[in-house]
Amino acid sequence: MVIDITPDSEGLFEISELLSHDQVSLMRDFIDANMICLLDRSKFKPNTCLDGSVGNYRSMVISRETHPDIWFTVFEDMSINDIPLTSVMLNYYNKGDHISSHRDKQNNIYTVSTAVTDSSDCLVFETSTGDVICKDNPGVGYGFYGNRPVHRVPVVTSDSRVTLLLMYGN
Ligand SMILES: O=C(O)CCC(=O)C(=O)O
Ligand SMILES: [Fe+2]
Repeated sequence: MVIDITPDSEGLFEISELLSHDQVSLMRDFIDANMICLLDRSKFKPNTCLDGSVGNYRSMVISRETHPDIWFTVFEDMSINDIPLTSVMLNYYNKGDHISSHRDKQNNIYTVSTAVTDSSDCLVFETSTGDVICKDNPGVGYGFYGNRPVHRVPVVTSDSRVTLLLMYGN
């Protein structure tokens, strides 16, 4: 199946059903069972932002090697247009957590973010024509090419916000 990931003028694209309803609910169960794996990113491998601050949130890597059960249940067949999914970063935000404007350091062909929780929060891309606000909508993917786009996660207002960053082709 060819997925339309034609970038817009800012290099962004949207995938309306990246994860099915069932996959979203599997991921919710996975999080409940694996909270202990989350690392505090204000201290461990901090995500340094353009203003010198570090992102306040927790995360864990999901890969074939670290979590084979969920990998083979949900992620193994999620290549996009023959570019393989190589790893997934699960981000967990408590109320008040945020990541200021930054560029990602990883060097993928593309990265796609999708919310798992039904929170009223968002991911914001800062483009030459202004902010593009991507509201959390479980299973909907917001993607970008390379690591050029500056983006941020505004202060989270829900009790918890969970997103997955799917990294393709590296
Ligand atoms: O959680 C998100 O929506 C984006 C997270 C992000 O930008 C990052 O982890 O670098
Ligand atoms: Fe980021």
